Amino acid sequence: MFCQQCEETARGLGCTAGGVCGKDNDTACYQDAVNFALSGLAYRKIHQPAGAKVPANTVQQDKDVVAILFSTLTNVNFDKERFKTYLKTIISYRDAYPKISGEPKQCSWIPASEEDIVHLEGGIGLLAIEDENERSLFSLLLFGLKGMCAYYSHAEALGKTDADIVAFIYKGLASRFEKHSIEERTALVLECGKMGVKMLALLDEANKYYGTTAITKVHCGVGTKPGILVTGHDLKDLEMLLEQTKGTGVDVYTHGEMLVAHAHPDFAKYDNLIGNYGTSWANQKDEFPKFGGPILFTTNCLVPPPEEYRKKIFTTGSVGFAGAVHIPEKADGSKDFSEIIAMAKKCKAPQDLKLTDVTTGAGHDAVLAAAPKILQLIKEKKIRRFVVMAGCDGRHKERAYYTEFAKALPKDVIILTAGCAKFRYNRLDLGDIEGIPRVLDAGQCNDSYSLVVIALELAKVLKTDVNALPLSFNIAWYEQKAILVFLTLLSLGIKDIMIGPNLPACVSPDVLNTLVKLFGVQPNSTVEADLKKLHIV
Ligand code: FSO
Ligand code: SF4
Repeated sequence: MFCQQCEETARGLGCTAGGVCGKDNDTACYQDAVNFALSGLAYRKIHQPAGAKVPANTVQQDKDVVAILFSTLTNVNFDKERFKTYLKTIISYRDAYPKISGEPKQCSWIPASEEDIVHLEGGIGLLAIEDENERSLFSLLLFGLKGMCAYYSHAEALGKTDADIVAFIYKGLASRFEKHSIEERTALVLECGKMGVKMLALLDEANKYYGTTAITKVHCGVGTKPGILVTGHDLKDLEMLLEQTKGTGVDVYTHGEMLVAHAHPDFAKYDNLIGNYGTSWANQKDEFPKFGGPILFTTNCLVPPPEEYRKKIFTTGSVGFAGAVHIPEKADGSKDFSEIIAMAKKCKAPQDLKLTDVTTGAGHDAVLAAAPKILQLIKEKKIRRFVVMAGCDGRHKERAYYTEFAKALPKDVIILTAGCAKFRYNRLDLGDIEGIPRVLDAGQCNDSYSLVVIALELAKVLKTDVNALPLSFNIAWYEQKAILVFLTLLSLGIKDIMIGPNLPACVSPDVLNTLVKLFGVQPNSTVEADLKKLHIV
């Protein structure tokens, strides 16, 4: 195997003998095989000559392509058997298109044997792309596309779709087998960021399904009844579970990125939605055994569970783990959660982790409602700067940097955040500036668009360019949704973004040079030096 798609990749280079995330060789290779076949399908679909006899209706195909690519994102699916099925599905979709005369031979790839797949024979891994810069650029594109598919799945679940985004996913995948100059491949990566803007805007629109969020303090204690813990990002799953647990004596708790649900008016009406339990995904092995009841994974981040609570893991959507009960979607879009509810009834109530309450829900509507006050505070020099610290958390000790960075910020600086990175500082006592909390948490990484809207609106009102705002970016990344958000910020023309704790391993020295030259992208270093580099002190 060779995988370098996340920030925790082995030695900062690539996982080759089992993933740091727990993904084993065979599953990693099957994921590569699936990605390879997806590129074949995309090539066939895009390059058909006019008048070719192609499948007339591709609604299900498009849905599957998005869900399957999403399932190869870090910490989503560890179940090799699911990837075997996906591979067959993709090949059958591909072969429903006529072969194109002169097409690259990769487009008709059929695995000779399982052995071939698990040894990455036939050039199916990314290392088969020999040119370092070409591999770097296609990897960045592929990772951005994975992030896009994750976000698209969420928007789709809430009824929002967009043909341009789907078309770009195919275009990007097909480019693997096309001949392109380095300049063209760079342009494709930047186009992915441009499409990222569209994607995040679509998801923002989709999330209105549950009403706009309000800045809300979320209870982080526990009740006396047994509970189900819901983690991941899929609010629709949470809603369905809440409907099905009504009156059953089973409570529901959110975990990690699901925190923002408490700030949506539509979720406040459920009295068995007790609060948020635990911290970020990275601490689940310590926190989940204390929960007592079953845990529903709606999306990433799943850490392979130890025996202690393995039987209590349920997955749904793109998530998978061999041995865990998977709750499928029915044809009408509903899901039957009776099995997890039945298990919960037999469990003890959660153990209190004694965590203080946290505040979330500072999406663009909530923040812009407070805009006159914020602008006044800027004018009075009581708010001097904003720093976007959105992104992901991770397991490595070096992420303590983000706690220290938040602590070191002068008291007239406000943090804008989204994603699970916030768990590194959302329980610090950073206070407020005349009622405006110093940590404004928009919600999930899926809500990063809110931060963009806030920045663009501020720039508009202050009649300036976004890069001239008193605003710095110190982004923490871990997985591929963060890659898409990063590309999206670049496409919006945002300069001098600081990224850490390590740069993506797939970025070659030449590609890094381009990113530095065009956008001033910079790696993080020490708190002291970075506060200066970001013009905060
Ligand atoms: Fe965190 Fe995991 Fe939302 Fe990521 S839960 S790390 S960007 O997968 O999804 O922020
Ligand atoms: Fe390694 Fe990350 Fe890939 Fe897992 S997802 S195998 S940790 S690079």
